Amino acid sequence: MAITDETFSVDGMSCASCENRIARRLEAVPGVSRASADHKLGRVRVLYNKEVTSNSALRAAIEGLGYEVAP
Ligand SMILES: [Cu+2]
Repeated sequence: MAITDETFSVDGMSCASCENRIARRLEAVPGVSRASADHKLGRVRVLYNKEVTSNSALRAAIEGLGYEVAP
């Protein structure tokens, strides 16, 4: 199983609690092994198994929390 390493550009994070909120939410998605966020850079990095989840599912999870993901 290959691990995909993907970084999303995310708008709307303003502090460390936004980072934690997004990281926890993503790590709750089956197939995600690790997620981290940086509100200063507006970046969210996710390590995941493409056979279990997908770019669009992860994007939807972030957007479901009220943040905007760049296309
Ligand atoms: Cu915040």
